Amino acid sequence: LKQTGATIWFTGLSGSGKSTLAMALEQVLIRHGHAAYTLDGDNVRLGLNAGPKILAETRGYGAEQADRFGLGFSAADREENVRRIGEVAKLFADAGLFALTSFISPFRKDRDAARRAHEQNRTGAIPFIEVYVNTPIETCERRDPKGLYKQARATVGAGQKAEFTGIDAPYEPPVAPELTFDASTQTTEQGVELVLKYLKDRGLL
Ligand code: GGZ
Repeated sequence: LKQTGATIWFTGLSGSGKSTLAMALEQVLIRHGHAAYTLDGDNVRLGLNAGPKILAETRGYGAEQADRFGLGFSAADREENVRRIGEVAKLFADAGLFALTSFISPFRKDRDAARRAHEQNRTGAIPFIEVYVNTPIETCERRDPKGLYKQARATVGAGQKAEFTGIDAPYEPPVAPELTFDASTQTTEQGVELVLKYLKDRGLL
């Protein structure tokens, strides 16, 4: 590999376009001969950070074990989700890849901890690039590809807790992200260009 690794950390609401952007960027990086891999809910929340139900169904875990190791969407479970993702991304980047992560990662302190882990990496600092996918919730909710906002509204409307980010669970925007992208006013191609330019300017490409 001729490249040095880096983590590109996408954060934003459900339906904001994080994964679309990360996947498009991954494709372009690979096409140009750079090793890149995207971590997202589809490969992490079904495996390393599987929920209790998945662990029970696919690993035969008993209820108590499944609850102990499985990760859901409570604040504590999101914290642990993000901690593990930060560590895995750091390993990928340390191996020389571009690690792209696409998770809501709603808490500032947890994203900052992932950044610190990269900066304080034992064998030398690893670049950590935070991309705030700042698409307005109105757009995310209008798109609602999986019907999750609708479901959350209905749950909250019925007087129950949904713990859904942006509805009845918090999202803390980054204070000083390296980059900001808004899928309601920018195309995926523009987002890809934005990140590529940043990587070039920093000498990472
Ligand atoms: C937010 C939820 C929830 C709740 C399930 N709140 O649009 P999606 O479907 O594909 O992305 C969302 C994904 C969020 O998982 P993350 O691992 O990114 O979250 S976090 O970083 O906060 O740990 C959404 C779906 O899972 N989903 N329940 N309650 N999003």
